[in-house]
Amino acid sequence: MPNIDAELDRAGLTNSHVREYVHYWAGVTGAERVEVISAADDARLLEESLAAGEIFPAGEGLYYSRSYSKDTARSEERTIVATNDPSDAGVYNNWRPASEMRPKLVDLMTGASAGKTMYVIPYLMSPKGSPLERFAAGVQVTDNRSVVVQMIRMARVGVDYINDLGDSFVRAVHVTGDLPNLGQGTPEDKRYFVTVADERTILHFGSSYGGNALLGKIAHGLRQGAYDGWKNGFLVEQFMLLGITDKQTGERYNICGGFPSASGKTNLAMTLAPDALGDRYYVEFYGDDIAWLWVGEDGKLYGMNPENGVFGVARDTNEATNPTALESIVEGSGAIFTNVAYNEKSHEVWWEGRTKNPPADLDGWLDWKGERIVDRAAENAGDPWAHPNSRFTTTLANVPNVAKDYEDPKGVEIHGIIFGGRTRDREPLIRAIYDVAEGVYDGLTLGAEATFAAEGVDGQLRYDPMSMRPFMSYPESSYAEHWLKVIGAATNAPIFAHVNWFQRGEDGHFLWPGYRDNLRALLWLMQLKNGEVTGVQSPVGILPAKSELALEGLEIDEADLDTLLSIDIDRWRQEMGFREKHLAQFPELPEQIWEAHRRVAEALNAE
Ligand code: GTP
Ligand code: SPV
Ligand code: MN
Repeated sequence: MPNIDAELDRAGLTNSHVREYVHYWAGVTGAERVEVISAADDARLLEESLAAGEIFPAGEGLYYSRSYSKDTARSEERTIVATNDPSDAGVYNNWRPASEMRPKLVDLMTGASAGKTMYVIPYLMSPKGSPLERFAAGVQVTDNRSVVVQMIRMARVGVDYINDLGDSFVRAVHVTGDLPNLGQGTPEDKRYFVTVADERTILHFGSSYGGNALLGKIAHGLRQGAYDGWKNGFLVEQFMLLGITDKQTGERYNICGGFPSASGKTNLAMTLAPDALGDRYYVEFYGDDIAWLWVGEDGKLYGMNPENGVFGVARDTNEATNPTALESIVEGSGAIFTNVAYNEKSHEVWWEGRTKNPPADLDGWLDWKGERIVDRAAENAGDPWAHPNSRFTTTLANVPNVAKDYEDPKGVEIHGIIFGGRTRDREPLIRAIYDVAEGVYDGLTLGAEATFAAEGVDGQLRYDPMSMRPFMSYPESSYAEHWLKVIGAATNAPIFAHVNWFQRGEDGHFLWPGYRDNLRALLWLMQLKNGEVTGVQSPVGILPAKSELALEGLEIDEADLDTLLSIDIDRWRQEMGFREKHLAQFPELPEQIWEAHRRVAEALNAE
């Protein structure tokens, strides 16, 4: 038996509820020893991981890790939200009874950490002192050291965050399992990623990657958080959050917004003003993946990023697309790269889109699976070197344009909420919506085009309400109602907008250059809210007049720009039919949402 109390005492972990929880799970998992973690342990843990061959050096103060080859992304099919109330079942939350899932997971975890260390990670998914602090505290136990060093970057970690919180902490249990023998993706799949939301307990078995394993981030920061928000009057969303300062007027606008996974949140949150506008506007980064939103006592809508770091998609990150990201992963930053390509001799890393072509000298290069590029069979010569979902992990403090007040527990006032679809046609560059119900309706009908033919009908979106489809923890109709209630309570409602950076021409080229130029659309939105421009009313919202967009220094074809700023009425009418079916899946959707839908449909029919 491990000497648990001695270790808890050594670490100064005094919260008796946490102590009891640690005892219980050490007993279930059969771990050989227990170790309580604080952020100050990072350097030692990295040394141990390097010595054990779990991670590799990638330059001064940079690290490389590789996950098991069938464990490279979140698994939506194996993710479940459980509660004790069957009426919590929605369309996307894969609801199961808590009474069924808890014993199943205890069974899978029993003895599964034998011979291993159980790390105890007390964490906070908010700045200390936040009004939502009591929903943000958790204690992850994990049998995986790589998960620990990732968590130290992604969350605030240490016993001081939880000692005084009594029983108000999320119990987040992670057991890696025997990765080569879990039948990932087969009918015998043994993995389960369960959030028992009404017991504030997370039980994840069978992965060491990303949202499956860093439980503070997705399982707590999104799923559990959303459920807690529903019960306690705040919103939890897969949103980025940024601030734009107009240096000429001194005005400040904060915008948050949801784009489905891998649709550009990190890139937008880290954006810099285009060179031609850089003298006037300054963009500050708050968060790239999660925002918690609430109405303050002053009636304003506030937002904060609960995370302490960035877990960003590596692919296509380069000097032109995201210079800020590159600066945040420089030598000495402590960044960890996962599943990119690695040179075992020079310790360099590379991913598709980092440079136009892969390194010419193949000597020492290994692909994300650890296989030598020079040994590749001819038929595999074109395979990517890095996994498409390979990522970098770095702390917010490393992001060069992180907002000065990013740790202010007060949060920041939110002036605008945007939804970013990934749509090859129909959706213009930006359309603004003042009406709250219509804004919420727009979020509920957000989507990305199906990437694989098998996933959907041509032209039909894979709907991803508010970009929360994989993280939805309660029924969609209640979710809509909760949004109307929370935003409706704000005295100065934010403006909504739908943006799309991904419209394409017939030959497949992107009509909009994207990346840093995306700021131009947001500047217009803020000018609209400020009454400096009026835009052009369309059936689906207000579009910029061409003369209203700041186009200095932009290289774009006039015809492309015209398409980006117009509405394809026929495609929109078709879309309304798809939307109707999508929304009809949700019983008892608030009448205000249906009214918004009918208003838009009628406006389109009147054209
Ligand atoms: P998650 O972390 O999975 O939630 O993803 P995310 O929404 O943060 O996406 P991210 O910013 O990492 O972008 C995903 C992909 O979209 C990357 O390959 C980007 O290069 C690409 N992308 C982002 N912004 C733009 C843009 O403005 N235009 C185009 N064409 N591609 C973009
Ligand atoms: C996402 O998939 O939207 C992510 C990455 O942010 S993960 O943490 O793996 O879920
Ligand atoms: Mn995400």
